[in-house]
Amino acid sequence: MSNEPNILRRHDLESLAAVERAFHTGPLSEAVKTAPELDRRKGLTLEEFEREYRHKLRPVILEGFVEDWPSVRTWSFDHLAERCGDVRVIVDSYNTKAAREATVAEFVAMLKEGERDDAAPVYLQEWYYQTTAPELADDMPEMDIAQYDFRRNLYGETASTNHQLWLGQSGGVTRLHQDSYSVDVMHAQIVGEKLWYVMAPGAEVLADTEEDWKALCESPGTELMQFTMKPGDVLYLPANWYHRIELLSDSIGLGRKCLDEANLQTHIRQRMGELLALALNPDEVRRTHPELVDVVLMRSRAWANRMNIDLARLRP
Ligand SMILES: O=C(O)CCC(=O)C(=O)O
Repeated sequence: MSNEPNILRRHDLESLAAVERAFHTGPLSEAVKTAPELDRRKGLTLEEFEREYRHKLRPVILEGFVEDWPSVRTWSFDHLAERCGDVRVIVDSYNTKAAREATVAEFVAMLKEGERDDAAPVYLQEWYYQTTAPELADDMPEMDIAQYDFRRNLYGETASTNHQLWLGQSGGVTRLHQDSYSVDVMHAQIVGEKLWYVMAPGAEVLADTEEDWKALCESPGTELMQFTMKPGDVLYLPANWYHRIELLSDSIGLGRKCLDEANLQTHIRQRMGELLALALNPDEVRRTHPELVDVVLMRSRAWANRMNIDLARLRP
């Protein structure tokens, strides 16, 4: 049982299912239909982005901001299968029961097969491609608006660029969550379209009842908004904003996080807390968070790899 009073922040399977259910039935499912659209801005300069959005902690879509990226102009699923088909990945890694290893080529084949039958959509979530297919990075050049990412100073250039690719089939869903470690989300849409619902960090649901979901929708602190990301768009979502994503078509996106220096202390505390819990209390952590442990281990392995940390030694 979790001590976390806010259901939206819990990670146990029952709470995750309750939140997902609320998007399909009841007050929240009604509210999302009329939720206002997030600001879309075209031709925003770095200065305008900093002044009007980042320093005010306001989310925004930078329309067509990366439309010239080689990935946006040339990528398709077949292109990736051809280019890095042998690379091994974990498909459906967010679903403990469905998670399985495959090659990129096998994943693309599954995605195409799934389009023909009624199988659940496949989703390759959070693929840290730079450890296994670093050549892809050239097609997604760094963005000037992301230069404030303080992880570069903390972990070094290589580890701070542990961006993730999200490749999935139409109908796939990433359930409502906040990103760990107080990082801002910068998500670039490369292929296809995704529908996002976002809520401010103050969103809260204390009990899974009709009244509480209604209160969530009526509270000014919730700031429920929705928008569709199209190829070339970039989303800036400040730390701790909740987000839920639904794939409107087969889709490829790049998740690129940024640590604002203002969140440095919280970030370090969270990272240390997680690693200490895993190291010192592994059995209980596995029992209380069975769905999270593998994701956290995978993330930590990729991070250690990028930082050239020898996991067999305590000291360099
Ligand atoms: O695109 C998705 O399915 C999820 C993306 C996400 O959660 C992120 O970039 O933080």
